[in-house]
Amino acid sequence: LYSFFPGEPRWPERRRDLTYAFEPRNALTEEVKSVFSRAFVRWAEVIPLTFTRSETFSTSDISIGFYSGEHGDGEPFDGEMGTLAHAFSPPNGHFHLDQNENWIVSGDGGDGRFLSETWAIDLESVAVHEIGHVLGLGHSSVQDSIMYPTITTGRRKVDLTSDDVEGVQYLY
Ligand code: TQI
Ligand code: ZN
Ligand code: ZN
Repeated sequence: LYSFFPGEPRWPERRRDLTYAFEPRNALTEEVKSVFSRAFVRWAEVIPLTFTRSETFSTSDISIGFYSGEHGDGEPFDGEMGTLAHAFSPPNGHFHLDQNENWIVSGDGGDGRFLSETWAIDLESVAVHEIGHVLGLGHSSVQDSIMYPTITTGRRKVDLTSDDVEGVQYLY
């Protein structure tokens, strides 16, 4: 079953058209940015919120960036594996990823497995999970759900389950 942060924080009624922007210092490619855009669409399809990309990082509702080690919020990243990413409860909007993970940028299609022998983390899978936190979802006890607190390395898991949908629709 889905869960929420203590007090069930959510984006307020007057802030349902949210903007997101990328850390300019990361100089991300359009290919990488499109992974996040796809992840937002998966949530926007089931709730009355919209997510619009902004080019103004400092004023966007949701800020996305890759960082290494300590990066100013007291929750340092730890290099490969361990913590992959974190996002804070609404209406904080900070969504940070560990720059030192072996991120995989996969497209649509495929059977969800990779040939890579090394540890590799599917970026879109983590993005969908962290956006769940940005929206106010905690972890779920349902194994197949996006908000279940484990991920298999090299695996792609991007489709919302009914548990994720019911949780986010309770909030919005
Ligand atoms: N980061 C944790 C996470 O996002 C941070 C965290 C721990 C957290 N407990 C929390 C965030 C409670 C909100 C509420 O879950 S992580 C996964 C998963 C991580 C883990 O780097 O461990 C994913 C990031 F689910 F696979 F374990 C993304 Cl998808
Ligand atoms: Zn951070
Ligand atoms: Zn999580």
